[in-house]
Amino acid sequence: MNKRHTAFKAALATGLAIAGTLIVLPAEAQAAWQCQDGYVCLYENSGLTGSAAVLPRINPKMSGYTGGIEDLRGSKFTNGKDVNDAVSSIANNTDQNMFLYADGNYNGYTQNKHPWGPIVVHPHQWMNLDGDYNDSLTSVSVGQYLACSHSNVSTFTCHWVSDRD
Ligand SMILES: [Ca+2]
Repeated sequence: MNKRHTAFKAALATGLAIAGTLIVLPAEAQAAWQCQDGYVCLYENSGLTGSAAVLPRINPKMSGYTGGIEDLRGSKFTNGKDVNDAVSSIANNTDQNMFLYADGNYNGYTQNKHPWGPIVVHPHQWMNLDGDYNDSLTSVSVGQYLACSHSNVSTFTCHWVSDRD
């Protein structure tokens, strides 16, 4: 009789454990943030996965929009990790071109590393940042890019060029 009672309790405990596991699973298998229409989203991992960052300064629909972020240090993904040197994929769901730079103050991809200009994410497209580009993004502009006679903005003349599709 006692033995039977114990077996029942064990079965009940197992059932609860399974129920507990089922509750935890959806959080672990959480779908990646889907970047909304009209927004720019930066992702921690490739393929628009991992934690996302939707930063006001580079999102035309948000009140804090300025057209660029000269230094991503201090910006965070929703999981609290730093955005700087950690972005692996980007969705650009705006109508404007988006320009990527490896260094702060819109330096890096402009002249020395890539003479053809900054890396562009075209409107309503997304891209993985592979190879040298992975985990190296430090500044971003949307709808405009900084054209310089040299990549070092402190010693050479630079000016913003509007670039809106
Ligand atoms: Ca990353």
